[in-house]
Amino acid sequence: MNEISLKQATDTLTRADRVFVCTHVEPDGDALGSLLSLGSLLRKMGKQVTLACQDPVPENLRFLPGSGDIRRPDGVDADAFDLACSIDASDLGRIGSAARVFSACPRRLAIDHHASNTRFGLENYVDSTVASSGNLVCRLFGETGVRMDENDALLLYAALSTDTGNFSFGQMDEEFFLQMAGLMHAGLDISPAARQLHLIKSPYHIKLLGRAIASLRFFSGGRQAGMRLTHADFEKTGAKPEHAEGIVNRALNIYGVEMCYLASEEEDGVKFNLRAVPPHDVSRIAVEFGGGGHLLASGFTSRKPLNDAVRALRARMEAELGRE
Ligand SMILES: [Mn+2]
Repeated sequence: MNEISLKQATDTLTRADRVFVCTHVEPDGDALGSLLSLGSLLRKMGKQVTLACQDPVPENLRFLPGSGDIRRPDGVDADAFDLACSIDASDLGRIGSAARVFSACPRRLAIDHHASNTRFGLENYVDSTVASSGNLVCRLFGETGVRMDENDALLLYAALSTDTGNFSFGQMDEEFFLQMAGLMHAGLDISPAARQLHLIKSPYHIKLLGRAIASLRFFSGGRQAGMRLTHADFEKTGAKPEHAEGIVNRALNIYGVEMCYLASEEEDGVKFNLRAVPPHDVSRIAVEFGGGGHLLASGFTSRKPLNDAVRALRARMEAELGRE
């Protein structure tokens, strides 16, 4: 439960010899960029480092340098480390099967930026005023004085740009852009990296997107928008549920829309993704339907048939926005 400063976190890392570093399940660009750059920093400090994540690196992030070194926690000897370090995870459950190794280490450091962080380390370097965990790794590079190379810059760019939606939201301040300038100084080639991370989509995603857009309907006088993807949409495109990631945002980013949903028929029911713009709160609606999430981005799964499930949610959103 011990809250520590940047300087203390640096001391803890400096004192360690063999370090286990892990991140959250279903890793994204911040999780992997932070994990890999922290691993690189520790290796440059002369440490023996093992990097672990319960889930595999998604295909679109396999270009990140070093991503092939990340292992599953399963076979890892929990007694082999004097320090375990978790990065970008808000609680112990979020690191999944890495918790076994993490919890067995005599020293346990959690580095994170989530406001909901439970301080599950013995030491916790948590700052929820930064946009990404990558910003905290940038600070650690600064504090240790270790020189950042091109690969580190690419990894940290992945972290900073992912958690801000490619510099569109989140807590971007002067320090954030000074750190970005530091990445450019270290040799970041930003255009190909941006294309790789933010512009290129899989053909499956684009085919699903076409079907979702074809299903787009407006309600509440254009303030509510909804899209759906059926079993047939997945079958005919050959796409998997993971290829639908980000599609719901297309309905939100339309003039006049304040609240939207994407309903997808999946194996265990109809999965709903909800989005809103302030001052609305879709987490409250998601909780009412048995799910949860954040104020502006949440979700739930319904066991009802698609049409019934959609009708129930639409009525709830209309109660919020009006029925015009
Ligand atoms: Mn993050």
